[in-house]
Amino acid sequence: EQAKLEARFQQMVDDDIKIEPQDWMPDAYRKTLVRQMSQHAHSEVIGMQPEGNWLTRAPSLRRKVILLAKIQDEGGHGLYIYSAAETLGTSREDMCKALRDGKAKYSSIFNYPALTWADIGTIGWLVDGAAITNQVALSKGSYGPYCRAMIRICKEESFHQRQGYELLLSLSKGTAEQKAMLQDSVNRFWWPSLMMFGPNDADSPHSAQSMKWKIKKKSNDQLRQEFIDATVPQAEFLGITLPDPDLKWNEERGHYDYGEIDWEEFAHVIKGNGPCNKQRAAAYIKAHEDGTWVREAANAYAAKHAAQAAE
Ligand code: FAQ
Repeated sequence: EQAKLEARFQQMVDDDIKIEPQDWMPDAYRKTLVRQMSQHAHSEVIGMQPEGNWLTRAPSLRRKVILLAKIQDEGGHGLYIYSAAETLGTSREDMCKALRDGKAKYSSIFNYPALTWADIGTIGWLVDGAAITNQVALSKGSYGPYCRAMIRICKEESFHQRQGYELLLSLSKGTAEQKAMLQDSVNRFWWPSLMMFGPNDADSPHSAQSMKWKIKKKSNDQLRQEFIDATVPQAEFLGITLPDPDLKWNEERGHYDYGEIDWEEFAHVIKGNGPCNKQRAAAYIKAHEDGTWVREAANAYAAKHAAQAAE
């Protein structure tokens, strides 16, 4: 019976029929989705912190409004993805508790600081750029609620990527100091952005199964290459260099070759020892604690109305 269910499930996946919450699915499929989707939602929420750091220092009203909108979008993306994950039977409360308890992961990239105003542009250009490359592939995956969330999110991420690139374009036409700030920012964010795609395929324990289930439609290395190929010409247009001496066009492959990623640094950051891991966790926990009275008040209000309705 179990084998029959599994075969039917895999057939649906192979035929590109979306799996919906009420459909039968293998436990491991459900577990993998909850793992990936909760990590993804946590990344969106923790990802608000580096940019939030610059809200009070945006150089103009226009820049401030754009940045505020972008950060609010990210909070919204977290909420869509938590909701999509809840259709798999795990509560948002449990997922967030796992993050507070340090048991859940979020993307390595958000453990790097936003040190200068140029970093706000670079995060939009490179970090959102990398996120979209991945999310466009995810939107074509097998689990309906996740894919639908990805379609909406990608539309907003495109705005995020463009606002970042436009900000950097202004700096690229600015003073020598502004140009130097731009170059320094890209030097710091280039390699961590490439790490967002995860380990090389050969070292990615989840990839083979996730590709078979079409939770992932493209591999970590495929997506990383796609991102690099799209980004190098954009760097040239900005008049900056990318900090990789091995980065060059390979005519035969029809792709850019690139240097080896520092996987030790990646492991270090994932284990909790990146430049900002502790700061990010502390800010997240503090926000939860500061919100206690709001949750208590909302619960008291809901209980009062439930009691009135029952009278
Ligand atoms: N950071 O076997 P794989 C955004 C972990 S976009 C931390 O390859 P998988 C928008 C991985 O979890 C960023 N951990 O795993 C935004 C696994 O650990 P586990 C978020 C990483 O799942 C922009 C282990 O390594 N996007 O937030 C990372 O098949 C600007 C083995 O790896 C998503 O989360 C990493 N970079 O592939 C917001 C997209 N890479 O769970 C604000 C959804 C790998 O066994 C501002 N996720 N690990 O303990 C995915 O597509 C996949 O989960 C991958 C990893 C591709 C990240």
